[in-house]
Amino acid sequence: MNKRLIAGMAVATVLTATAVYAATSIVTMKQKTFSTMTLTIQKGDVVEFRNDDTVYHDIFSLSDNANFDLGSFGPSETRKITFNTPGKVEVECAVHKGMKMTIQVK
Ligand SMILES: [Cu+2]
Repeated sequence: MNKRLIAGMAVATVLTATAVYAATSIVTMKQKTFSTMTLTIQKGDVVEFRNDDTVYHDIFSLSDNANFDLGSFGPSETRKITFNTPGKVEVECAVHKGMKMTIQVK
């Protein structure tokens, strides 16, 4: 077995391990409220935002470590996002001013 092949196998093992440990947390939106005010996840984890409401939501964050806008999505629709940078993420809805939550990425 040559050295290049061994190195390639090592990389594949690391990628597989990362995939195994990445978790998905589900946050639902109902009556213009997030199902939780705070959520703590690990770096590399996925958060799935699920719209259980009768109205559209547009989830976004202006935080430095997770600047995103999931766009407008309607009832029964979901949007997923992976958080790769540790820190505090302030999540808001562009449609409903009172809708806020915080995600702590460890
Ligand atoms: Cu909303």
